[in-house]
Amino acid sequence: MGRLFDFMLPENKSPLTADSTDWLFHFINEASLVIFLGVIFAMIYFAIRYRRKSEDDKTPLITHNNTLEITWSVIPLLLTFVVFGLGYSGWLNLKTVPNDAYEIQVTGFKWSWNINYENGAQTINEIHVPKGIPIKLVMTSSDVLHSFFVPEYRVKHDVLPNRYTYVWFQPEETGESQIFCTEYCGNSHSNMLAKVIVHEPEDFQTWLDENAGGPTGSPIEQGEQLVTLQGCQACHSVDGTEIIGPSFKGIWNRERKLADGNTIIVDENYIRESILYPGEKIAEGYQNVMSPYEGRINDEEITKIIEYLKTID
Ligand code: HEC
Ligand SMILES: [Cu+2]
Repeated sequence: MGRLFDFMLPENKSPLTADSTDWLFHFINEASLVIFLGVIFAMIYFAIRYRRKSEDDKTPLITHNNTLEITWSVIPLLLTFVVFGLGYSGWLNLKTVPNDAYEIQVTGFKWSWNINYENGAQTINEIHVPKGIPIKLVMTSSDVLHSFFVPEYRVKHDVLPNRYTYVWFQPEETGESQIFCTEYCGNSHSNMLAKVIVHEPEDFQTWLDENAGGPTGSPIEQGEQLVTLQGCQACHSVDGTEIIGPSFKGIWNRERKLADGNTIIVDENYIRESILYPGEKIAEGYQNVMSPYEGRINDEEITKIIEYLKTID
């Protein structure tokens, strides 16, 4: 059934996590409205009823009224207890992941979400899940603070470096839901968008099997997939457009002016160093905002990326 303040909420696509939040949201708004109208109408009524009627109309001296004062203190106090109680139980529900939840690993970094599945499948900015079962996301960050937010599931949690946090939800219908980063994390924070894509359970299994084990194909093709999966494209275009970092178009063998005044030629070692320790040589005219990929990417993967970068001209 529709409620008065429904228009303020996005659709509820995960009742098990969203219902308690929504209920409380409606309760607070509706109770506030009732109190607001009560106060306004009482005020208008009294202003008319007790207005000064003649020149020598004297206000009687009223010191207090115990019944009235206790009533207007106790009712709001009870209301705050209700709000606390429901808020607390809703929070416990969000913190208590069902035992049979399906686990997916999520890593936030400037400015994408990298998703890892149990069988080695990987995606960027897309979380594929089956409908109808609880999903647990185990989240961490490889650089700064981010925050994972899916309004339609009413789940939101900080994502921190050097620590794991989690959220759970259970979408009941297939389709897509928007993910936002809600912790300001630098230039492209507002582009740190992603989607949850909900499949029928069988379709999810098929998708998972098809993507098992991560990138496939020739080294160049794998390099291309890695550049996507590692989120390089948040900052590097492949068509010459300048985003945050230099475009990969024509990168191979190009002359690179560095911020320290030196000039070098882009070769394997420079690319490798730029990926692992980007702060060592800063390209002139750019800011040192690329996070080191040390520990996040192995030599074999770097080699494939280099093979791919050679082909973009
Ligand atoms: C947060 C944005 C960001 C991400 C993500 C990012 N980079 Fe960068 N990258 C930069 C910036 C800015 C520079 C230029 C400043 C510098 O040299 O550190 C740069 C420089 C480079 C350079 C040197 C380019 C040149 O022309 O001198 C290479 C190579 C490179 N990045 C590769 C990568 C690869 C591969 C990835 C993904 C694994 C990646 N970057 C992810 C921002 C990013
Ligand atoms: Cu972020």
